[in-house]
Amino acid sequence: MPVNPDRFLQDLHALRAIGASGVGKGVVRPAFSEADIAARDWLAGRMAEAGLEPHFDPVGSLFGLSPGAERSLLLGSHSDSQPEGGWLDGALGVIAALEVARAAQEAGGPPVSVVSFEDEEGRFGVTTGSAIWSGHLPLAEADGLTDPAGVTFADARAALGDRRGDFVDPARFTGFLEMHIEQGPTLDTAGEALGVVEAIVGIRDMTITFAGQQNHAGTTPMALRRDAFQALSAFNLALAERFANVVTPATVWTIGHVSLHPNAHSIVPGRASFSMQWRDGDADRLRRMEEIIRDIAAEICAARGMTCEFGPMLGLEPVAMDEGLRAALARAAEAEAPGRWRHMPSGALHDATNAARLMPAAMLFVPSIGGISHDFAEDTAEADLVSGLRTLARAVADLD
Ligand code: HGY
Ligand code: MN
Ligand code: MN
Repeated sequence: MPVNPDRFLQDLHALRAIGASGVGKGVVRPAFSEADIAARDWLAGRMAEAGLEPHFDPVGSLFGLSPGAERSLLLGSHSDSQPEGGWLDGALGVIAALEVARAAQEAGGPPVSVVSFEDEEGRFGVTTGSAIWSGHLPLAEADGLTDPAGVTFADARAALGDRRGDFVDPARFTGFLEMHIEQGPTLDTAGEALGVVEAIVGIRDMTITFAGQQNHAGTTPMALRRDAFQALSAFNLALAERFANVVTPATVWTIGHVSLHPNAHSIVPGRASFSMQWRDGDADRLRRMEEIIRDIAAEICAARGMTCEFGPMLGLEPVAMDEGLRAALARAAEAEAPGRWRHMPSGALHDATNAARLMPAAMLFVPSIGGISHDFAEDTAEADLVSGLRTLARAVADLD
């Protein structure tokens, strides 16, 4: 099934230009932004030109459906980005899927459908669009989610207007394959070209708010303060200590978003709201970490005469990739880059986690230069992009 690398690369760069950040190759295409919707409209046009039936679901996930009644293999990823996104995160998997679908049609089969899920990057939730599609997150619950500026998912998705159709029946598909950049250092450091994903970690994510006493920064003695930032600082230090005999070197946790109120030089902050996110391959370890997080937060606030509030917790369980699809990817990787590929876990979350709830799912990684991602500097060597594409096409032909 011969793919067309030039056509593939042209489409990758055309998509990059929609919402280009002006910094390196970076993009700014948060879910439902003008750039995100423009990118989806462009993609719908390319899908139609490829002989696929473009179809938006109620939350903006865009499918390019293989024509005819035959069930098809679904390939894809997401085209929305982080607030400061790389040009390949998600986009690579969507454009590779489009190119393989075109090549499959030109070769007379097998039937391949394409998808770009919405809000994988979690402006509102965690892999929101595919979590809703897979039944993990009820639409009514999702509609009440808000972004950091307080915009609701319901209001944001209204920007799609009458593009929105029904949810696509998962029974149309025989399985799901997602190509993605590794977003970590493993392949780049090893000088390898391809990763066949064994499993995707689980994740927990919530917002915690510490409330104390806003006060004058000059006249309030340190011993009398109920300073929300100092409480957050103590919380963060205690986390590292209390996690020590629970976590492994593969466990990660992040406080990535902090808002202090009123965020002024001369005012003791009375309130600190912060994101608390943790990931691991073991569901029981995620649970034990949650207990420690809630305990420490409560202890610190009680000791300082402050209050602590936990927002709704979102999460996904760790999931193993499908053995049969993984074996096809492994055969394709060995054919494409003999001895320069490996089986490996995914520390990043992906739509494949949700697709795996509905059908066999598997993932293929290509290297990230310097292991950098979720940053405008994210990049991958062109040769690695093309070898990933060829490997994906080999696996699709193998599965036919
Ligand atoms: O955070 C993640 O793992 C994904 O890139 N949204
Ligand atoms: Mn991604
Ligand atoms: Mn991402």
